[in-house]
Amino acid sequence: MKLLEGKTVLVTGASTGIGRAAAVGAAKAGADVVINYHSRDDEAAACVAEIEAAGQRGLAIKGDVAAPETATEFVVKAVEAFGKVDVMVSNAGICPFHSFLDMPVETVQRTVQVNLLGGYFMCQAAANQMVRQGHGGALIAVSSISALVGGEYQTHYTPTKAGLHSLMQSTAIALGKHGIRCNSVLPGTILTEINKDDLADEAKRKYMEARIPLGRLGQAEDLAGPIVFLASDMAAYVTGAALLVDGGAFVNLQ
Ligand code: NAD
Ligand code: RM4
Repeated sequence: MKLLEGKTVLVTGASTGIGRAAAVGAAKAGADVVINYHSRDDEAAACVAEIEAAGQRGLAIKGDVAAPETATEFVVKAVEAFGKVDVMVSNAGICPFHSFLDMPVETVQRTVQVNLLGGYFMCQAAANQMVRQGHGGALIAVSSISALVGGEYQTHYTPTKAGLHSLMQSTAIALGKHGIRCNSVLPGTILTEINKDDLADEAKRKYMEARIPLGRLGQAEDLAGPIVFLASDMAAYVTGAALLVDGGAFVNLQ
């Protein structure tokens, strides 16, 4: 019996990076998977092909998570296609690195809308569906090590990640009576498109690598196992938790 057999898993922002690795990881664990994506039709189709290659059903639905109606539509279409929603992985996010003193208003607003409000509406829409179904479920927010530490060029971003971490703590309380578990993963520095430009700075990349006890930056696939675990019945008594997946970077202060 595979860990997610019989479950329908939804993942936002899943045409690339951690979301895609989570979607494919869930399919390999036996789930049918519905992905949300923003703009890359080719990458979304490639993700669905990987889900199908794992022997599961896959479906891609385009939409901007910043708009609340995207969440409602995502859940409705997932239920139309596969009958139910068991897991929501709220992953979509942006991090347009920028200095604090001259941060454009629009950049702050967009980052909050996508990362925090997008996650809020996706989790709310999924939770309402899970309550209607009556047999529980799991919400997993892709927060960040940035929920716990600052970043000079991430003053708009780190509060959204702290917000998602906090959202999972509050929803764990609000939804426990419905059997819905709410947890977050806190990735460290994972090599994806979101930080490609930032880590093109050789000095910064070497500094980040040197801080990591496990000796390397993360890969998107490093998040698949922790997300599948939190989605699965192996984590039946885990709610309100936050799982660092950072190669030990956070604890490596001295
Ligand atoms: P990524 O850029 O590959 O993935 C982000 C995904 O979100 C992309 O597919 C993008 O299209 C999608 N997206 C962006 N705006 C969207 C919108 N408005 N609507 C729908 N989708 C949207 O980078 P990633 O590293 O895989 O990022 C995934 C998540 O992981 C993000 O929330 C990010 O904050 C978080 N995270 C990443 C790292 C890291 O080091 N890479 C560390 C901690 C947390
Ligand atoms: C993460 C963390 C990483 C950064 C990404 C964009 O939360 O801060 O170091 O590369 O965001």
